[in-house]
Amino acid sequence: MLSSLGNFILVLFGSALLVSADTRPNVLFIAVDDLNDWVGHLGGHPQSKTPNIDRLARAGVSFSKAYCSAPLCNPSRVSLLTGIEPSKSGVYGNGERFRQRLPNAVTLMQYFRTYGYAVKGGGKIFHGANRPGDMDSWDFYFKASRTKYEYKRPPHLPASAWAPWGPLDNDDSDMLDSKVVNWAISELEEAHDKPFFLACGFTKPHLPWHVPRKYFDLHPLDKIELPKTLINDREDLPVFGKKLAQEVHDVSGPRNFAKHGEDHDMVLKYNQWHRAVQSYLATISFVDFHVGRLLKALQKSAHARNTIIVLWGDHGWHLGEKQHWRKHALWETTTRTTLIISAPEQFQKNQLCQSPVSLIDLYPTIVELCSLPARKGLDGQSIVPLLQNPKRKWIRPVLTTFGKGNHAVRTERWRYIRYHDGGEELYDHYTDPHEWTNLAKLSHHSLVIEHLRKSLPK
Ligand SMILES: [Ca+2]
Ligand SMILES: [Ca+2]
Repeated sequence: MLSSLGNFILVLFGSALLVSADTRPNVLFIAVDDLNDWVGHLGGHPQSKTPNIDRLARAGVSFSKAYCSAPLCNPSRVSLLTGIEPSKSGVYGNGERFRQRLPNAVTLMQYFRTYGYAVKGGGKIFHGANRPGDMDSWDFYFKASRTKYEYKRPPHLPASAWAPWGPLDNDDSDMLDSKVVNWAISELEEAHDKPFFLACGFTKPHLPWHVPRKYFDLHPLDKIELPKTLINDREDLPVFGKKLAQEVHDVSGPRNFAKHGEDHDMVLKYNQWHRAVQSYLATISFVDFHVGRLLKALQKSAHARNTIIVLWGDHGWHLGEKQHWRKHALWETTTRTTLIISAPEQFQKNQLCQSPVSLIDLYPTIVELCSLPARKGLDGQSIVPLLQNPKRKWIRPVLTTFGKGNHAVRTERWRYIRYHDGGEELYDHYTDPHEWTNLAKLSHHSLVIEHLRKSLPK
């Protein structure tokens, strides 16, 4: 590989022994499932406790406006890992097998393999916990053994009530994520003769929110604060927006809508709102603890100074905002997630970048950070300039797609949503950070909408 030869340094020991060393940086790629912005330094929830993720943010650049390409697992991850937008790939839901839609796509991991990296992964990277997802993407994939645990549902909650959360009396060592982190740590403790791309995918805080009790104890139930909501928030939504919020529509087809009917009514009926918020916070704290183990192991290892760390969530999550739960929608709460990039020897530390960026930008970014040749045909754009200067001007609207013909465009100020049936929403984040007031019908915003519409796929 001629293009990577420039990264090799010849090291002379004594007069006789010639050793070639590949000094390209390693990548520690940490995926977190269903993590919105409820991490300490982003302030998505005032009671989130994530000291380790916050420490990582202090060692690099954290993006306060990072958005997914699609608000659920499979299409978000396929888009991030192939660099192809959902509207081009046709991968919109959790039902599509991405190799059927994109047989010739070269995934981020495949690209690194091509250029001589040792690429290993474990946990949830593609859709599917504990499954490789795509054999061409890995030199090695670690599959953890599963431990059965039993959660005893409180007797006052009937089986029909939607309440997949509560503390476990198991130890951390029983949890799948903990086992995957153990494996990733063992990889970090090894010497490697090639640069590595090590992917460690957490399956939490995806439902069910069952983690050991000590993480619940960090978030006492009687102190839990609920997210800020507006009672009649849905009233100004167009028909399809209301459908998304209510989750009572057709679940057939590839869009993978939730089946549970009115989540929010169920949560209220069984007095579960505080418990659910506590459980999500606890599950995030569990993830944070194990992210901390991973980061400490890296810090202690021989690779500490030459490893780029990328931590990302795959989309946001509602806990009652717009009386909506879970993901599967196009609002700020559903589409925003956590994204931190730490390349401490190269770039800025302890910076919050407030420009909107997309997870689809990660592919070209990581390629550039490791000095691999730029890859043509990717829909994202490298955000390395923002790592160099997080305050620089960056005007690139971010697109999120949910099902065919439903899109959101996010700029620094606006969120514009257009559904397949022509329904529209417009929110002004300068005055309305919770997206409570849909401005789309107001005629004096028609020029803004016209401008934002240009960013929709044709
Ligand atoms: Ca997910
Ligand atoms: Ca509203």
